Amino acid sequence: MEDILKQRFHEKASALAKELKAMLKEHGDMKLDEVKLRQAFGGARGIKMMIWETSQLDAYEGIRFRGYSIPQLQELLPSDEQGEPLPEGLFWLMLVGDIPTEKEVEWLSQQFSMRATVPAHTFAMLDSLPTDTHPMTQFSLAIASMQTESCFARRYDEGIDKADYWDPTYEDTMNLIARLPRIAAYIYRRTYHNGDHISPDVSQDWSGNFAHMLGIEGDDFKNLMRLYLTIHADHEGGNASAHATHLVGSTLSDAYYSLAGGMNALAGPLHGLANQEVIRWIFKMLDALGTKSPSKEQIADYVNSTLSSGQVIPGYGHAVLRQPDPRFMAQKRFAEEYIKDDEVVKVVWKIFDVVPPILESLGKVKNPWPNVDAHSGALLVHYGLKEYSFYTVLFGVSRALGVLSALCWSRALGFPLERPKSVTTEWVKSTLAKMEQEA
Ligand code: HAX
Repeated sequence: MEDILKQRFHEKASALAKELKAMLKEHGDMKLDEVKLRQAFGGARGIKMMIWETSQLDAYEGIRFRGYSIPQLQELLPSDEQGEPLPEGLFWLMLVGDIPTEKEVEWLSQQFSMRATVPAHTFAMLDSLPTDTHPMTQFSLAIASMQTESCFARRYDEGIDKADYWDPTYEDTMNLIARLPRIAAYIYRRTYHNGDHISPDVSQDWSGNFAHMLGIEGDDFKNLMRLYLTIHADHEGGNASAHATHLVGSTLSDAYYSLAGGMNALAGPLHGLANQEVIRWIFKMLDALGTKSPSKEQIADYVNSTLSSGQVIPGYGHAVLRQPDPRFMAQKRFAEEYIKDDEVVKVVWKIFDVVPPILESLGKVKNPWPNVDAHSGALLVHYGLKEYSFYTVLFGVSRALGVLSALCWSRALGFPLERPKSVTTEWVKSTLAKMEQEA
């Protein structure tokens, strides 16, 4: 079958590569930013220092994928009968910059079905791990174990022309994305359902089949998966999972190594693991308060006790956003439509009323609003996905769409090895002393 997406990507990428060459020749000295000492010691916040084609984040508007906001995507991307966008459509958009037609998305779903065979040794490797291994550890190892199948590594060994790096990167990307739902579902079933696995149903779309293999039936859960796997896909290039994938890929490590690196970053509690931490914190709170429907005053007391024990409130705050996360709002809209009477959902909404003023009153939190992770657990618990240690794997399946389409662009545009300069505190001190002397 002709690969229409690969062809389209190659045309777009060749045109941009040409344009960039001319742009850099003429404007290569243009300054994007100046780095302040505070930023060098402060996790490089806000420094403009990388190029990421697939999405861009605005502190107040939230994420835009190729210029489209989440509500616009819900409107424009091919969707299921209930109107939830298909993540295949978002992947297409991120890769080539155009909203796909329904037929193109159908073609992509079929491609993912055709490429979905996971090597037997990956399942054997997973089966060799203790079942209480954290699902994110299993996920990262499973991705790395499939590196044996890397088209890029094979072609590099054979002596590929660097102008063609994009081609096997695209193939690895497509194969990896196709296989991730199978791997994630396998991890879920072996960890929580005694290894009682469910065979794929290739007649379904990528998310529908994933929901089916998890063993959670029902159209509403499939709709939720389509929404979930769309909104978690990308958040520009500087977030830890995207940046880690980009950094590893810049060494010409293939898509398998790169994505495994990105997933190891996603597994941290300040990043993707926050979705597990949110629901765990909520359940702990309900246990401690001895009620399933706490009052706002009770929630406020519990929030204060979490803060005074030196812990963060999971699901709140963001390194870039300065408004409620549109991904939180999209999940809230879903809950309002489908499950507005759910007890845990109501608790999430009360927390949304209570937490921001408390965080604001601390005087140091730059964004007191909820992020993407504040809502997802309540939705998943409602549909029976109660094992919260698994939640970050769901996030990872979605995040692969963004970081791998960006990896294709990095190879197509010939981006080099990433290698910023570091300095020591001693260097900073002596430079400051010199500046004072000269002043
Ligand atoms: N609860 C309590 N304190 C918080 C806070 C929160 N939710 N968010 C920020 N702060 C504190 C910081 O810990 C920091 O305190 P110190 O100066 O004492 O170290 C201070 O406020 C300033 O931090 P900031 O500039 O507002 O935030 P950062 O850019 O440094 O960090 C984080 C952004 C997301 C890591 C932070 O808000 C946080 O820890 N949130 C809770 C964990 C979380 O929800 N993470 C998921 C984020 C979204 C994501 O990536 N999902 O995958």
